[in-house]
Amino acid sequence: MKLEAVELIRLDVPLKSAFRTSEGSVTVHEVVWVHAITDVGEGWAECAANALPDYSSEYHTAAAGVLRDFFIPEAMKLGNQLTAEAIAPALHWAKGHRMAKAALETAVLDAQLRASGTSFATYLGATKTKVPAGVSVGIMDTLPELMKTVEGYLADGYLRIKLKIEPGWDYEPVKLVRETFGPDLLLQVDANTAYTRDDFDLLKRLDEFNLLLIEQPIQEEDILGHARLAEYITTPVCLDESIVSAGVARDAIEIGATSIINIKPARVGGYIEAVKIHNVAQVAGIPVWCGGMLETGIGRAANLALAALPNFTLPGDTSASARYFETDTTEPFVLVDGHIDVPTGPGIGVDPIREVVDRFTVSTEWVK
Ligand code: SMG
Ligand code: MG
Repeated sequence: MKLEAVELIRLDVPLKSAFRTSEGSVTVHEVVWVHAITDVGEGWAECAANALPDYSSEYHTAAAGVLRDFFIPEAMKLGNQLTAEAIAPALHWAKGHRMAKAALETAVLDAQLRASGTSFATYLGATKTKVPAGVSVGIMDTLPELMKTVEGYLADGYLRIKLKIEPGWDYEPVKLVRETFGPDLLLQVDANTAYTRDDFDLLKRLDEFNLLLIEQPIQEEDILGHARLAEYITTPVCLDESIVSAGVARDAIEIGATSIINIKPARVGGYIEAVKIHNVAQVAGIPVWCGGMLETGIGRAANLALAALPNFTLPGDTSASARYFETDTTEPFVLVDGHIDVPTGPGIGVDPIREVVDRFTVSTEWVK
C-alpha cells in the first residue's frame, strides 16, 4: 500500500445548540478531516482537535499544519511499505500532536480495511454489535434549563447522563438531577480540569450522590493529585485528559489515580494505542468507556467500533448524530432502545455525503 495524496478539509458543522464545558462554549464544530488517497483506495478520518487549544494543546489549524509539513510527508516516505501499523512508529520521533497522528493513522487504516473488506470492529476486536449510549450535558445558564435538557435526553432513551461541572456549577445541579430522576439514574460528572488540589473538600460533597465517576477533576499533569483525591473521596476518579498513552495509563492505574478510564483514540494517537489502553486496563480490572469530541459520523463510526470491545463496560459519550447535529456528514447514527449499532461495512463503514460535506467545507488543501 502506498500513500499518493492527502486532502485536508476544514469543515464548520453547526451544532443544534451551544455546548459549554469548564473550558469554553462551542456553537459550531470546527474540524479538520483527513482524506487519504492510496493505491488501494481512499480512507477518511476526522481529527478531534478543537478550534482552540482548550481541551489539549492541539487545535485544528495546528493539526492541519503538522500533518501537511511533517506527518503526511513522513507517511509518503514509507513508499509501498505503508500500512496503518507503520504510521505510529514512523511518526514516533515527533513529540505530541497525538490528535493529528491519530487522524492520519485512522484515514490510512480506513483505506487499508476498505481494501481488504474488513470492518473497524473486526480489526479492533469488537465483541458486540451495538453499544449502550450515554450523553454529555453541557453547563447551562439556569437549573430549569438543565432539568429540561436532561429530561429530554432521558425521553430519547439515553442510558447514562454526564453533567459537565465547574466551580459554581457542581453541587446544586448534581443534587437536583439526582433528586429529580432518582437513585437508579446512571449519573457521572466531568470537570475538564476545572478544580485544584485545594478543592478536595468541595469535591467530597459530591460523594452523597452515588455518582458512577468524576472525570478529570484537576489538571492533566497532576496524576499524583488525582491519586490523593481518589483516596479522599468515595466517588471513583476517571481520567480523560491525563491518559495520553498506554504507558501513562499503566502508571496512573498503579498509583491509584484512576479506577475507570475514558478512552478517546484521538487523545492517545490512534485506535491501535487505544486498544493497548483497553488491554492494560482489562488486565488490571479497570473498566473503560469511549469518550467523544463531538465527532460527526466520520469520527463517530470508528468510535462505535472501539466501544464494542469487551472491557468497554460503561456507556460511552457515543451519542446519536441528533445529539449535536441537525444534519450529519454521513447517514445519521440513531438511538434504538438506548443503544447504537456498530457499523459492519468495510473500514469505518460509513461514507461522507458529498453535498453535505461541500456545504460545510471552509477550505481544502491537497498534499501530494
Ligand atoms: O462527543 O459527546 C461528545 C462530547 C463529550 O463531553 C464530551 N467531551 O472532556 O469528555 C470531554 C469532552 C470534551 C469536549 S471538548 C469540546
Ligand atoms: Mg472529559
